[in-house]
Amino acid sequence: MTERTLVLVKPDGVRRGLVGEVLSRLERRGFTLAALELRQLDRATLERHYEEHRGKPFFEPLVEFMLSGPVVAMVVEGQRVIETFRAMAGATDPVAAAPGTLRGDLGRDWGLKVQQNLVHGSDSPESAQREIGIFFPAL
Ligand code: RTP
Ligand code: MG
Repeated sequence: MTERTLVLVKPDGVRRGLVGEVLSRLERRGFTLAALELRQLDRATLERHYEEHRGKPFFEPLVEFMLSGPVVAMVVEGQRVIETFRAMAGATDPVAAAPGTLRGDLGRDWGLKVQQNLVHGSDSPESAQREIGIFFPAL
């Protein structure tokens, strides 16, 4: 079944020049883009996007990190793309992420903060719909 998911290349991925690597892996897998934009996020958008994490100890550092530079936001389309992109991203903590995944291949283990894990991908059809509505309301 064709689905859409929201993918973000986080500020660390943009700073490190890894946008092309993320796009390349998605395209080689056969997924297509429905939207793509380089964007400096604001606090209100991030508080909506991460509302399930509000109140957790990592919430404020996460928001600060996501404000530290532009992200590349995209809507990616394809068969089972929601679950497949999560698998391509790997475990949340880059140190634990399997080799072959974005975080496992490109995450770093020095000066590590778990929020600096390169990418975000929606975790369910409901999340995808909600997050696409936040980032690309016209879609
Ligand atoms: P994402 O939402 O970014 O695709 O990643 P995820 O589902 O694997 O992780 P999630 O649990 O949704 O957490 C969202 C982001 O918060 C940061 N985080 N920091 N213990 C911590 O310090 C901690 N836990 C999570 C990460 O940036 C994670 O991607
Ligand atoms: Mg998540």
